[in-house]
Amino acid sequence: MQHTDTSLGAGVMARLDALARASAEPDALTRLYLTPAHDAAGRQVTGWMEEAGMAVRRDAAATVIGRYEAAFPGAPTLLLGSHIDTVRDAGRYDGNLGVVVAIAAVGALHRAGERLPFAIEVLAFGDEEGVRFPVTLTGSRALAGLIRPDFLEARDADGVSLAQALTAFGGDPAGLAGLARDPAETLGYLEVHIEQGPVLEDADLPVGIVTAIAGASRLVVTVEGRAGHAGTVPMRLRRDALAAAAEMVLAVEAEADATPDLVATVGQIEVPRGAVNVIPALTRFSLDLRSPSDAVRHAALARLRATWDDIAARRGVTVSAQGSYDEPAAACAPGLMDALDAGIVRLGLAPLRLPSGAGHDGLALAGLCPIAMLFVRCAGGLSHSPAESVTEADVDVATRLLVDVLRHLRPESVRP
Ligand code: HGY
Ligand code: MN
Ligand code: MN
Repeated sequence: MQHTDTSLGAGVMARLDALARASAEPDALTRLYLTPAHDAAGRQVTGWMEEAGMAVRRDAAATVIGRYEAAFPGAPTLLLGSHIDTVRDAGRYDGNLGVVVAIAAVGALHRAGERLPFAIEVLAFGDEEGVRFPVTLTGSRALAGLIRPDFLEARDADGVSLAQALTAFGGDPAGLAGLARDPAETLGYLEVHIEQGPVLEDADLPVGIVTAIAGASRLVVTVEGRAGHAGTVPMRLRRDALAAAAEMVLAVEAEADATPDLVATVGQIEVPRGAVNVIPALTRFSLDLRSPSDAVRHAALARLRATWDDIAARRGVTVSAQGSYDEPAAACAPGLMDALDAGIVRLGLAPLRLPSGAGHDGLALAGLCPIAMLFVRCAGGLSHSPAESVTEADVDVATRLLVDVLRHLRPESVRP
């Protein structure tokens, strides 16, 4: 699909519509890590990367990597891209937009025969959402050398381990450790992503510069009580695991309401083998805790654990919490933020800076190299929903801005 530089936005939007068809469901977008939908999307972006003049490969973590060589050998590499996995019943722009915009930007350089003082690699990560396995950021963690061996034992809802799924997909669990990049050769990581919040829409701006990515903790909380007959056990003698969990969930909400700069979400709760006429003996719920401040997040988690223990003691149940993810907040690099700022000013726009409450692959890559993100306005700030939407005009601004920033970027301004 060829497009002229005047219709970069139109080409990106058409490709995102095509990419959205790579899904596990016929009338919803669900694309989990290491599934046939992920494979189909990887093949689609591979073709577009090749059209844009890149040499393409898929690494041991199943990240699709398109490389566009520098003007001279030995130059550092700037990483672009985002993720192509999605949540369930997702919108088509979260993650995918950043990959397709990056490919379009390199395509514009390629069509103009331009080479830069750095190489570019466009990365299509497959595990940013962390929906299939309790661990996440597998592709970006691998590049940052942050993969722990126990990650590979993480199991999905069907009991399939990450190692088994990776092998079946054609990846290489034993090869993850070898993916770690050399910081000295990595100029930085620049990701274009929808804002997933209302700030740019409120400011009536098409794009904004991210200052930092909030840190996040994810846990599974298990509450164990005592099963009983719903008709015969008096209320005062019950050890109801679900009622206890419900009180614990409300304590999560109360903690976040009372704590500035903290958000907390219980997105899943389950009563395994539950029945309408049985007092629940076991309940599990998830917790997603976020803050731009790691100290705030960790203090809140400590208070929640103490509150849960009090609830459990009073109700005669037990509670345990298993952490599956704990990513510190990541600050964006001044040199890259300034480059985005200058590009936005060259476009005649106001360069607004804002934090990211959502997590991104930059959380993992911040340990490897300077990171930065360009946010694109999305309608109503909606995301993780099929109602997610962006305008072609804003996508065109973001793509043209990325090309302009790449053309003006000097390596010494990023890594002085
Ligand atoms: O959960 C997040 O913040 C990201 O969308 N994975
Ligand atoms: Mn995302
Ligand atoms: Mn997401």
